[in-house]
Amino acid sequence: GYVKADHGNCSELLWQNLTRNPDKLAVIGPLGNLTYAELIAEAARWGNAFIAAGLTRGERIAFFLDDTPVFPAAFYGAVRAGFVPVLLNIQTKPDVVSYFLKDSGARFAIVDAALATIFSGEMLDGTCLETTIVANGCAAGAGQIDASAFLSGHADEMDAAATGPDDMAFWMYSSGSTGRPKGIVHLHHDMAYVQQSFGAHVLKLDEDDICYSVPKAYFAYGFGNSLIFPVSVGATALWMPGQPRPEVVLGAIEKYRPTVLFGLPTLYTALARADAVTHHDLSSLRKSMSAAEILSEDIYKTWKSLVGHGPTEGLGSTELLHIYLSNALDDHRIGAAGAPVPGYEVRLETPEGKPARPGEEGVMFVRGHSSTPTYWNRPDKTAETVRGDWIYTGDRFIERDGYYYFQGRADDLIKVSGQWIWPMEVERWLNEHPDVHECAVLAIQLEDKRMALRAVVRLAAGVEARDEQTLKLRDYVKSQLAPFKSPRLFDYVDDLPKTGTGKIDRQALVADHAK
Ligand code: 3SK
Repeated sequence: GYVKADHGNCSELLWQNLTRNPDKLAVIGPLGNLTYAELIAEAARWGNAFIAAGLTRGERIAFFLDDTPVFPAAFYGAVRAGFVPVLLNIQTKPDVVSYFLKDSGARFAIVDAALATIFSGEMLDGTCLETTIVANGCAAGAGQIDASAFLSGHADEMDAAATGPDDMAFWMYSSGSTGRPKGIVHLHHDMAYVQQSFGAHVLKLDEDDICYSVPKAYFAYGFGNSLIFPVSVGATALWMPGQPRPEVVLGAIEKYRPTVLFGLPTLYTALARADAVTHHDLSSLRKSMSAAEILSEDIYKTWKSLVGHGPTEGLGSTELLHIYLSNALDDHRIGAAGAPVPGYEVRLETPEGKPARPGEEGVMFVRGHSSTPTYWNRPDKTAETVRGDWIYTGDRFIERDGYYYFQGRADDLIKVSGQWIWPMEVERWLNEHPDVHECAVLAIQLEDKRMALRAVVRLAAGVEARDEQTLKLRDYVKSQLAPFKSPRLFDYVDDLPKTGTGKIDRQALVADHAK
């Protein structure tokens, strides 16, 4: 059976490499390389510097960092010292960052120099922030200090604080598609558990692997890909800052020769359709992993023809820390999120509260020992999601032969002309059409209060946005699904907005297109 990992302090995942393979490269990338011995020394400096700065056990530290070697060093140093990194999405607007600072009560923040101007002026009103440590560049404002000055003179060795497996280790915020984002609390034993489950049973890295997670480390998926799995087996992680435009990602694969690529369907779509894809050497890749959304069959096959294997798809959540449903590297069911990863149990519940039968739809509950015990300071939201040792996901699934097929969110069913539709189903079909690069389908309310579907479409290169095109796509949906499921309205765009984690930004789309 699966038991909680007994890691009293999650920094042991990194520190075990000091005896195992100190000279192995832990971190590579455009901002420099670090061996495990160097990364551990740097992490110790961070931990010792935080202690010297007067933080108390369990205090939160806001991390506003892109993917550079500072991230793993400061993270592992902070948790080793018993402090609690709060990993923030660096695309967050200043007013929301201000909310994060107030909610977490952080007195200290670590911020990339390129983002440091946000940490000044009115945005700080009402927060407890005292010190902003500026990494990868120079401090510019009041209350800011260069990381080099902050770390100067601190020892490069340290013992772990006497934390226990159930102590709070780090937080991430939910992306908050509705309402205020919630601080998702994780404990010291969670990282090792994720390695024992998805890491050991699905990903199966060895120390020769080089991992490249395009999703950033402040996102739970990227966090596991860069901070948990490679570190747990003494492998190497590529830390790439900046916007992951297709040319950049393809260039990085050619230059750094990763063996494992982690992305979202939006990334595989962009790479598979980039003109430059055939001009780059992708031969280092042995595994490609995808999560968060379902990949279209077309992109799965195109990626397979390019690199020799399709992306292995899984689904996870920040509440569970990483992936709990996954396909296997050698057994992939197209369209399925996967089967339960060893270490996690799932169940589907019908709207009547009964267990769903095979083939019957139900809302998914998951349990495993990496789940959050609580949202910070939100007993109302915690009660909705944390149901005993089960997590309510709000995702609807059908199970067939042990594999789970995503059907949409529990709350996204709409009635059009008296008939129920899941916009996601229509979206999935449209995404398979060769004229569509990518799309999102929104439920909109018409002036007369009736509901309708609007497709927001980026057409494939060379396809023109004409009325004939709309008719063609409408007919296609009618023939594949049902006439009432065909979107009434089509908007054509040059690009679909993305969240910092690379998912289609539905909030932004609703703001621009749902009127
Ligand atoms: O969205 C997902 O599928 C996911 C996967 C791993 C970790 C976190 C998340 C949200």
